[in-house]
Amino acid sequence: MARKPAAKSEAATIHDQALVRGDGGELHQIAEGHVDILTTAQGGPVADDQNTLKIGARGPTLIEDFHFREKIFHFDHERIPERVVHARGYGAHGFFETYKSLAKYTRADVFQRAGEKTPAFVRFSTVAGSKGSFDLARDVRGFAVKLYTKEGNWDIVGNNIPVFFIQDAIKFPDVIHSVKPEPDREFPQAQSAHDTFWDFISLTPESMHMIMWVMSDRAIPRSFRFMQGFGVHTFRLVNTADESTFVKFIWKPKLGMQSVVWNEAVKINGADPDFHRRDLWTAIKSGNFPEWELCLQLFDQEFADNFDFDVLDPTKLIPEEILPPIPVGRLVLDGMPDNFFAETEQVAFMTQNVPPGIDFSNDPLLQGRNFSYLDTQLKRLGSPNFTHLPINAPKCPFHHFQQDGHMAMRNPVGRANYQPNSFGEGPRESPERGFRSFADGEEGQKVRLRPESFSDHYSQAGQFFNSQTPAEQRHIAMALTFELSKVETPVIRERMIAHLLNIDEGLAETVAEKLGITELPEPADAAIAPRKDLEPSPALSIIENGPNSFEGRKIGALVSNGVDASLLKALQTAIEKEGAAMEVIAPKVGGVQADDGTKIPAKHMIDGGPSVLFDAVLLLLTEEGADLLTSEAAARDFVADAFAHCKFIGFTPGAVPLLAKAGVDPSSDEGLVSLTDGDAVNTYLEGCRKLRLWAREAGVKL
Ligand code: HDD
Repeated sequence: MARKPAAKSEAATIHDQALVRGDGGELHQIAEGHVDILTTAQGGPVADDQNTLKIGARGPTLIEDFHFREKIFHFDHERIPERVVHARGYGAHGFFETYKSLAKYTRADVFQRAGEKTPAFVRFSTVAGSKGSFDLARDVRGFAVKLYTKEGNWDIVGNNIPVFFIQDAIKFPDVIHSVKPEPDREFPQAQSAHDTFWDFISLTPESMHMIMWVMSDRAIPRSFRFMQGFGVHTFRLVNTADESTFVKFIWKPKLGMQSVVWNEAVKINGADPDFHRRDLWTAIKSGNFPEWELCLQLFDQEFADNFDFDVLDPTKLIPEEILPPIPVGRLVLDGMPDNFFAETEQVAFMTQNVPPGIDFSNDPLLQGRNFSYLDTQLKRLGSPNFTHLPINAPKCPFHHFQQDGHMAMRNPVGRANYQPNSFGEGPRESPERGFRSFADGEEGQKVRLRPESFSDHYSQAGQFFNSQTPAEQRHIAMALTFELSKVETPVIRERMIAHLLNIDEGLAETVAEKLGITELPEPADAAIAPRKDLEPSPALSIIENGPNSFEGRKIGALVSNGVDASLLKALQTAIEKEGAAMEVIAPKVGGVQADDGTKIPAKHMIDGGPSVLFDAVLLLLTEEGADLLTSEAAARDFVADAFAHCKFIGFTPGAVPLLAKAGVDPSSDEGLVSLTDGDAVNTYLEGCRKLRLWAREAGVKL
């Protein structure tokens, strides 16, 4: 079972069956030289793990081979059902640090003391794809945070988008069925660009706001590290006097937001399907710990009553310009799991996990979620004892009378496993310290009704579109066109255009034109006429809120033999000073020889390191080197893609023939920086801080 060598040096041989305790307290059977002897799961030493037990070398296998049977049986059971949504995910450990006491608003212990650190586990995910799908799907990203507070686990099970497709949880299976692979053919995988999804969406006007987000660059993030996270629903904070304040939770990345463009996403999926998980792994393993600030939008009943929309409607957000989020703490991810399955796969998030002082609102989506998550964990993890798994167990003391069942790891001792009891055994409830639900006055008839206040489905969709920069608006139009072009049933395409007419006429016309729809349909019937008076909210744009820093980003330097060693060194130093990283790409992975004779090792050969894997590129080539590369399609694509994806390109004079062969005029714009000019390295990095030269995009026509 244990694979690490034993920590202690109590050497012994298998012959005397000596046991030694390892780092984690586990028992190792050790032999001379401290090599663990392979054993069965029952602890029996194994003599031969290469051959099954047979009658003669060429004879049949014997059922008697208990080692073989145990090994294969265990292997056969290695998989558990993948999550029905958010199957593909990647987790990391870290901590949450509270900035200041929020005792005025909440009695939650996690918010009482400035500087308090609470252990955390975060799992990022895509929604639609299966566990083995690619990272750069156009999709919502899950952003699930588990805080192991001193009053039990608090799970904020959010997304990187602040609104949702549906208003009532009873529609969740429908929206998910529609986006998953179609049931008769089991494709397409991890894609919304197909008939059933758009059929459902076009018949569900409440999804229009979320659709604008999903068609925007938010759905193709450059890295988990550059995404915002949202609790989506309105929750409550409740203080010791049992007073409630409404709250929305927002995670803001310290490194700023960044996304890729669709053409790039498609290519990344081929070049590195694990792009996002590799990025998080590399950042954390190299000590660049990503960080987010937790920001709260706090409001009272009066604000809720006067706000344009119902705060219980999960298809609406509260613009930051109307209600500025207040930073209250930071989340730092500083450790990767030791074992993916034990931690990331088995972690069980549940919206109902809240500590005293945090409470729910009546948002009907949240109320439904509070049923679903426990059920899904029982199914997935196979036993109510999933809370015994280290990743799910609270890190505070806990005492209850739940016991037995499959794989019970914590088994109570003593006689009384109930309360009250006469034996003075076991815990008792505490009205003071325990969770008290906020005593909201509820009364009414039993009905299946959607409130009138939920019926404006277009106004915030239009506001989102109007809050984007022209480049981002173009991306939305292109995304809608692409997705709808994959829809084979014309009436669905037209129905979507009818909805878009209620969101933004120009957008509807552009998409219709690109789809070849010559006659615009009538706008869709709207329960409430779309409002055009909502002020744009610049906070909704990624580009408007750029980090103006290149920190945490990555440059790909394509080099050839004879590369200028001092220039490479100067660039490397400047890039590292910026908090960014550089990876070398060469014709061969063995690397190249620089002009001073030094050997420059390469991280990638040209075919394995396309420019889509980088935020900016360098072409550090001699003329000879460039000549050799001009005949390589991968080298031409490297340059052409970097240009088309609006990246900053630094180049040596020798690289000009390659630029030319890739159809790029070296003087076409300021994103092409000749590295011979005076302060060229700084000029190049200054450009890189803008992340992309969007002005180039209109001419590139991707
Ligand atoms: Fe959900 C997983 C986020 C609506 C039912 N959901 C899941 C995960 C995230 C979210 C991030 C992955 C957690 C992990 O990494 O393990 N879900 C959301 C958000 C929603 C939302 C932000 C709307 C605001 N979900 C939602 C509804 C239902 C569910 C309305 C059902 C009524 N979600 C589930 C689930 C999952 C899940 C089936 C699948 C795996 C799991 O729970 O652990 O219970």
